[in-house]
Amino acid sequence: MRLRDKLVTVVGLGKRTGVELVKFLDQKEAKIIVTDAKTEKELTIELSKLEGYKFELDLGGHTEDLILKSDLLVISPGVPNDIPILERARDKGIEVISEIELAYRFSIAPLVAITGTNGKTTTTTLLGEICSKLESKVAVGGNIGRPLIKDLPYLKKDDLAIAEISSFQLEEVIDFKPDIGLVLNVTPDHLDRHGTFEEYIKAKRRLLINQTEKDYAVLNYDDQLVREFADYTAGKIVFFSQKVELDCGIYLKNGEVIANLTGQPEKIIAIDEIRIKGPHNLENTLGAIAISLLLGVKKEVLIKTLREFGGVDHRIESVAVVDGVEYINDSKGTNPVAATKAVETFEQPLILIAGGKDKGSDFSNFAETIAEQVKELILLGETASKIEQSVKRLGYQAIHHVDSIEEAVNLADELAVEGDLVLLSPACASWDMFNSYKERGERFKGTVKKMRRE
Ligand code: UMA
Repeated sequence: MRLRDKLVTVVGLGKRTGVELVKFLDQKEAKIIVTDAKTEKELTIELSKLEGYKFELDLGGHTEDLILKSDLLVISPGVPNDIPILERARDKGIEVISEIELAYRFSIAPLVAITGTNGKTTTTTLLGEICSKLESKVAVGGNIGRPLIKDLPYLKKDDLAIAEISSFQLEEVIDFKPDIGLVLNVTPDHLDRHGTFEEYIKAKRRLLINQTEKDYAVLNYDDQLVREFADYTAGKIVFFSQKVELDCGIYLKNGEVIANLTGQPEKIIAIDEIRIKGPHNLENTLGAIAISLLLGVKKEVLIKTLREFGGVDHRIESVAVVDGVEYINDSKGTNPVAATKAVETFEQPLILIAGGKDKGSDFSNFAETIAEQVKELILLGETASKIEQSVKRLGYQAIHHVDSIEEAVNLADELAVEGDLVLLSPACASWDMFNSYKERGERFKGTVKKMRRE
């Protein structure tokens, strides 16, 4: 693909993707337009990162006359693929692609891509740790926070890219395909963006649809929907399961993880030895083990990393114990399934802080878990009343409303007695009150730590 002298519009500057796209396109000597719904003032920080680069700016909306002159539109993940300007561009025959598609078209390195509703970041980070001991250069990126365009085009064919991929990024892929693709699980999420669960599933399937018989699809056998993804790839299938002893794949037997990829079952590690705990983490670990074995990682390296890897920030992360009350940050619990799993991890009396951006989620199953396990529920954000209605329907009454994370922590402190556990697991995205789940988690941790000092 030649970009030299082509007019390319970057749709959505974002904090990271658009910025990195401009740098890449500049290097390829393309003529660049950057368009964003936000104003120059709102994008001051992002624009300051692009000082010295040459591009035309179209801010505070998307100007058709300007953008429709482009040869190519590349979109940031946060831009829905059905906004009018993109529809108009397609009508005019202008190609519209996502950032991961552009990065893929310029790459020669093997690519491992990980998707799923929950566990993507933990699995990507774990696999990155395992593969960091390989001799080749390994780049970890994607939805985890480092756009693929920053690394993928610069890797050599003996290097390796490990990418966390979201449904947003998959909306506008054409040729993109991983040499090894992993799907962990699929439950309803981001319905505000995709419209229906079926559309969300379709986006997830795009991870695998371009694979050939040389590629591998690693699939969670225990998730019926994911199992059916096998019908949408030409790649070789490797299943993993916590429930079924598979003829071929990764499974559990007598408290141990067994791998059988060659017809010779082999013990990898005892479940007790794996440092990250809980069934959801075992799911992540089995997926990472499958990929590691396909990549030829030495068993000793794999076992050592599984014993040492302690998980990722903002995912069931212990923050502090204050007056006998433990505070847990699970800001990355951004949908009801993730938050339900977090609540189910604990046996102590729980004070739960939940609520955030409304993604069109159904909270009824989450409400059942709250009614069974949560002592006091503190709600904030756009979804507060929706969650309240779901739990009230079950007769649950211990509901409190607050307007900020600080207020939530202070109220939790008042309500808690020694032995209780305070869990921030919002079941929602953060974007109604924060820029990211990280910012929300940091605010929670900061407030708790301040309380400890006082
Ligand atoms: N915009 C428009 N027009 C529109 C809509 C949006 O111009 O109609 C603009 C926005 O004003 C914004 C930009 O488009 O400036 C979108 O930016 P972005 O959100 O794509 O920003 P990045 O900082 O580049 O972050 C993105 C991912 N964000 C989203 O998917 C929402 C990051 O995932 C990812 O880490 C990063 O690229 C690098 O690949 C975050 C995320 O929350 C962590 N992902 C979701 C999730 O995990 O649930 C999918």
